[in-house]
Amino acid sequence: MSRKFVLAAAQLGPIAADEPRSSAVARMIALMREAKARGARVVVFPELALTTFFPRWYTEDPAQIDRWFETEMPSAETQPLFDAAAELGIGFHLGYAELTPEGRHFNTAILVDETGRIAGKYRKIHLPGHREHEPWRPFQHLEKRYFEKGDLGFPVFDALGGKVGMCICNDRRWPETWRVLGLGGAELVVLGYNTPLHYPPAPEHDHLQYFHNELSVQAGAYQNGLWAVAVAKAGHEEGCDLIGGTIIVAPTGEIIARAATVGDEVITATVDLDRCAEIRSNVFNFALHREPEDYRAITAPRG
Ligand code: CDV
Repeated sequence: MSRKFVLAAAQLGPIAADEPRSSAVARMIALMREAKARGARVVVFPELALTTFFPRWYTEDPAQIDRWFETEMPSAETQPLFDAAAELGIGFHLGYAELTPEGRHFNTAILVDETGRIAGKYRKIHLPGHREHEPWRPFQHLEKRYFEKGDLGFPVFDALGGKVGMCICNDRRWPETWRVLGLGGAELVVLGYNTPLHYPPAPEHDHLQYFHNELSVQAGAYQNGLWAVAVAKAGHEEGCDLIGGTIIVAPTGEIIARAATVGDEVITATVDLDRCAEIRSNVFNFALHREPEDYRAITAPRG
């Protein structure tokens, strides 16, 4: 199987609170068709792509929260996405809120291959934000309240003719995420994000939100010699501005495709997984140059 293919990132514009799943799915199918027309083998959708970014609202009512979660995948509402992918012969990555049969809540992403099979699943580990209502904020960020920390580690899957790793949004800011995926052999990391333009705890950094996105993804790609695609849910959503800035990054750390809008938009790039060796056989040859006995502090207690 060829290790060179066209990769598509499908940025989504805002999703209103009252927009039904069927509408979000229809938007994604339109983007998927565009990606396929541009020759893509896989299309990457953002974090929590089926609904508005609901952690911005506080509630103590479990029913109010559970309505944002998927209890099965595919479901009747998401099956058309799987059907379109199988019809087109294209893989996809989808972020969604997962409610398990045991009643556990996760911020989850799946990777679906060209045959419609779920080839990989990841549950977000670095949950940002807070647990309790903080009235001083213009909007909440309650991921720590509504989700459990992921329990699947940072997995790497056989897909797309190579090794594919997954992480979600805030995970991309942590070098540990990338290094664990790199050590797992990832040649491509796929991720989605919902990043508000305004960060209430440190508003003096608001003008750096796009820069910090690119800095994190470019560093993760370069320092581990892998391809990376980071896909936004963007635009003015329920009174909150989310950054765009969807990017595809080469193992050299270079951005080779970038979205130009904060709406629904497909970007594509040709990805050659064999190019990981340019970095992994040289400056970041792990077997030759890593010194793990001096890195123990990284896995010592948090803080
Ligand atoms: N969805 C996220 O994880 N958002 C965070 C914000 C809160 C900083 C992010 O890292 O983009």
